[in-house]
Amino acid sequence: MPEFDLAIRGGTVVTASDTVRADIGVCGGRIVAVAEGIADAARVIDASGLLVLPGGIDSHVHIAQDPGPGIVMADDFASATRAAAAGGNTCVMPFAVQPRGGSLRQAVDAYRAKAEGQCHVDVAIHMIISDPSEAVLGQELPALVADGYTSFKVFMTYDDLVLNDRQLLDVFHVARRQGARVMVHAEGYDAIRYLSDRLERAGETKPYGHALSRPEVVEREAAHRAISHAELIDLPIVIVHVSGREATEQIAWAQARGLKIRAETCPQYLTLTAEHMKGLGLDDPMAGAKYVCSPPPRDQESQEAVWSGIRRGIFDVVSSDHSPFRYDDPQGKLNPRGKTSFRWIPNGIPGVETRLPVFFSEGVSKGRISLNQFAALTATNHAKLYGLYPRKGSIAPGFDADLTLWDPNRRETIRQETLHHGSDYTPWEGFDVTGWPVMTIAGGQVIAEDGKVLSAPGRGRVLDRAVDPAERRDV
Ligand code: DUC
Ligand code: ZN
Ligand code: ZN
Repeated sequence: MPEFDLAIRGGTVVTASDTVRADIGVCGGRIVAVAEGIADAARVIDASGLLVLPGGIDSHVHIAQDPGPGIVMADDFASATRAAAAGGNTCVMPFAVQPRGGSLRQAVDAYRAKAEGQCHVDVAIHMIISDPSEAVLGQELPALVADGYTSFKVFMTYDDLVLNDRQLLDVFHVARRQGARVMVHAEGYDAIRYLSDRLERAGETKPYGHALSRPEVVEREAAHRAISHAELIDLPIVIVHVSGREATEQIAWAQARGLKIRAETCPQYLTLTAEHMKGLGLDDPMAGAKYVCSPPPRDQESQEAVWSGIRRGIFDVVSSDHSPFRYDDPQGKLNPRGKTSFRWIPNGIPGVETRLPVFFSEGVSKGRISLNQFAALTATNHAKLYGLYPRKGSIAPGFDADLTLWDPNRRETIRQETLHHGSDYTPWEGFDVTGWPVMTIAGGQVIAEDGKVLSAPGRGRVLDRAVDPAERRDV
């Protein structure tokens, strides 16, 4: 009997802290050895010339959510996790959404049932709290956190999700007591509505109006408010999908004051701009809708400010905020109301499959960040923030054998026709990258190789997590 199920030989192993030439031995889906000269294995993968990184963890994806009447999300669990695997990911974290007036527990149970048996990669479920009733705050939320759903997102905008300040404070309070991790969508609801009304009255209804209705000040104000609420309760929140200079400055300011504010950004804020929503150079006047997401991408100055924040350690994670809709579809971006005003264009872009190559190319290949920073920002810190560490997020004995092999020199052009997601477009069509995830290994199994997904749906598990007891505090 060979000693290992799998050996990955001759690669350069990269973690958040080290870069070493080493072989990896895998048994029973876990890493059992990182050493030189591992040979005795049932299967040997030759990784010479390649980098071996922790499998990507995308801690912010929207899959199979119900966006409301007449709109359908483009990915179910099977297609989103298939795309994730092809793009070098081994774990994704989507959201179970509590409907207003409905039970959080029922929403989580139903969402989990949808995921079970469908996933190519492991999944850990966050919650979205839209209605923090007494029952939710007093019973459902504490019980769900104890059951392994240890993180949730709250929104400061959107008609069907927005929480007012008192509600934010109430959920922050429960999170502090339970040790749960809170993600905050920071954009101010009333300011967006005021601006949207004015734009519509002025006839500015095209997709670019979306960017005009959500300027940076709207995000900056909400980020500052969320930070202030978190300070009141001494809660370490994550401000998600930070889009530009102004919100980055608020977070840097809070961190410099010693507040435990964590931050996430996404490739769209590093590579796209609001100009894309004008659809310039595209023959279809609605094509800007392909880029409508919230917060909107900004300008080059803001991109540089976010890169600088990444280099200075202000950001912990780079996620995709994958939120896929089809473009040429009456149930997608071009729904009948969406054609009348930017206000009705479903928010979100597909990105789970392109996050890693775009960020590797723009970050590592262009010399903006190190390989170790890349590993931290795309895997290790996600696992640490959301209770998956030390099971996931690094390469060492005891960790799940979730690994991505990268060819750092391979050049590719991103094309919709080669992607696996359910959308009919990618915002990065024609984008040239250097560096490519050539093989994804999850639990010691090769699940994707050279753009082909080899696993069956159901291979990935739905994971439960536990809170760090040190994060629980009576307030
Ligand atoms: N904005 C969100 O808040 N979520 C999904 C996508 C988006 O654009
Ligand atoms: Zn959001
Ligand atoms: Zn989101």
